[in-house]
Amino acid sequence: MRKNSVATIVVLILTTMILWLPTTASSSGSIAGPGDIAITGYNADGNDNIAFVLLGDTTPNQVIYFSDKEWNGNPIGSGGAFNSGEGFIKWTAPSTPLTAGTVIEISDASTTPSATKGTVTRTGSFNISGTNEVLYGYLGSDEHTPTAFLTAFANNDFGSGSINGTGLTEGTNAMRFDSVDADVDVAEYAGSRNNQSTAADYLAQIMNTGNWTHQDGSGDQSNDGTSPDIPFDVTPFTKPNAITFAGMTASNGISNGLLIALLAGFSILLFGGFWLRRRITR
Ligand SMILES: [Ca+2]
Ligand SMILES: [Ca+2]
Ligand SMILES: [Ca+2]
Ligand SMILES: [Ca+2]
Repeated sequence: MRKNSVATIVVLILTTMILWLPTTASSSGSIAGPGDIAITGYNADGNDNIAFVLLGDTTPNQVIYFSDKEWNGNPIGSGGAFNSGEGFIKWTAPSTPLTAGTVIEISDASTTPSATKGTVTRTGSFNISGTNEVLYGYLGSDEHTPTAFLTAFANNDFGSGSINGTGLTEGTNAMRFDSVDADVDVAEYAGSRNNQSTAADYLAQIMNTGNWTHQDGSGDQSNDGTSPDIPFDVTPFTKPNAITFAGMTASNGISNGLLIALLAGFSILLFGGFWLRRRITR
């Protein structure tokens, strides 16, 4: 009877912990189309910065391109193309997949870029402008040939090009900032990163320009002590019930694994203790 009670307690503890396992925002799965990433930081000043959140999981070494070129408004595969000039950023995910909710910052995007996760290279004359600029994120067979657009951030109104043909929708998976601060130079999502349970809900929250801080003006506002400043916030987006364990917020696959191991160890110790006590008192 006591043995059954102990087993029940252990099962209950494990079940409760598993149900409460902190995870990053649940996603539709992979990064494959519109809304599967979102820009969370845009800096045209200084050496340029880009921050973006994954709203799906990366595949090993998955490549995401960014370009400051304008799109000609035609569909992919039916005359759709970027304009000439400007350039590209090629970001390559690590071989170990990154989970939805992970935020990556690319620094020095207009010179010699580096990324907080994954690797990054620059080609052409990529240089985010503070005037009439658009930043696209997309998958492609190469940087010139998008196969699926993921997101866009227009600091005004999609520049001299058009969002038509990209499969993106303004306000849904493409930001347009002209109604708030036309030709914004530095902008960052400043809303909550732990109040939503789905990637879709986070996307809607990010697309609300009211959740952003922004600065504009001649000179460099990217590191002037007034928000937004670089480096951008790379705190991951998590579900609201994420557990803080020993001061550590478990919010990615590695720390989830650690938490499972700790809980399993705790349960084994508990069960073993009861077993030993039964042996001793027998
Ligand atoms: Ca720039
Ligand atoms: Ca441009
Ligand atoms: Ca400026
Ligand atoms: Ca600033």
